[in-house]
Amino acid sequence: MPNELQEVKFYQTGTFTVGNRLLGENERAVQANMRRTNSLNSGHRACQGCGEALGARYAIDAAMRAANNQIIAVNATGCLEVFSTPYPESSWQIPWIHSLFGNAAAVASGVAAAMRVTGRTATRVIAQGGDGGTTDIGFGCLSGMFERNDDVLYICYDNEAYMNTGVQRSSATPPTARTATTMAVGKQPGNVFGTGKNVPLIAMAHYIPYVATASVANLRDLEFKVTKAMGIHGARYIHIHVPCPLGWGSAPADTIKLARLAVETGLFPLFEAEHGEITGRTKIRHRVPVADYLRLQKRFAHLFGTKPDEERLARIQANADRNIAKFGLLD
Ligand SMILES: Cc1ncc(C[n+]2csc(CCOP(=O)(O)OP(=O)(O)O)c2C)c(N)n1
Ligand code: SF4
Repeated sequence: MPNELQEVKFYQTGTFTVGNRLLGENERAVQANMRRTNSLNSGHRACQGCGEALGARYAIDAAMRAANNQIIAVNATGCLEVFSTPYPESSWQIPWIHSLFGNAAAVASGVAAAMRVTGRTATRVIAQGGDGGTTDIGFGCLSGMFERNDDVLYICYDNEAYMNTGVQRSSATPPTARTATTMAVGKQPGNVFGTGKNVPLIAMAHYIPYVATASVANLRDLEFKVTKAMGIHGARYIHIHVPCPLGWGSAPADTIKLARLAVETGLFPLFEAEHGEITGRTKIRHRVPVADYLRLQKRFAHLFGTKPDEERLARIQANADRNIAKFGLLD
């Protein structure tokens, strides 16, 4: 009977299997291409399973391809800078400058201005830093870069704490997470339930040309967003969620799984915005409760155990639900 017939789907041609070789050349991932630049080369000293190293490799290689290999990167102090560049060694295969912890955006604005006045407009500028360097100490410089609409793509690698110096809390640390500078014991150990500081939304409030969130769980989407950002001039901001096995107390092999769970719980929504308006979002395919994500991380271990902290788990779930409603993440 006709309605029992099913169309045969050749899934491999439309997916990212076998190194994308079944896709047309222009559709293949940057990393699937032999001519990728390997901008962040092997030999660096990141921990096993470091989401930040993975995110940076994909982001900068995609930016290099989009900018015809003409990039200068400015790097705030933090894990990415320290593990890639223990002087006099470096894993970077691109012109790369280490700024201070808090002024990567300002240094990048200066580099972009220098390119402009010397007529080297084909050379594009990227600034990058961790969540501490971005949402806390570098926030003023970043807002200035946005407000002047300087021609810089700023990438924040959000591992939700100051990892390089031993896991101190940042304004991107989620509520209840244990860090070296949050309550270790007591009735409610871990980070407080504040209001949160959502830098992608704050970036949007500057009406800059492009803002996006991305995740190492969806590297194809990450490459797409970086490529799109490089096709635009003016201030651009991409906020990438990058699990940190050391700071999160998670298994190195779980990095991608955790990044995916953060997206599928609604805790880390994936979206794009142009000139202050949301223009795209990635729908959640399999919604999961926040406990499935939190349970895999020792920084949240105190929420479980013999007597689970139902009250605070419910508050975290409510935050995820709020994101799902706000960004329209379910069909
Ligand atoms: C003015 C100043 N204060 C403190 C430090 C020490 N410091 C270096 S990196 C860092 C934390 C970086 O955290 P984050 O930006 O979140 O990046 P991550 O290491 O987590 O990737 C700190 C506190 C510094 N270099 N400069
Ligand atoms: S501490 Fe975290 S961010 Fe730093 S290198 Fe290790 S895994 Fe990566």
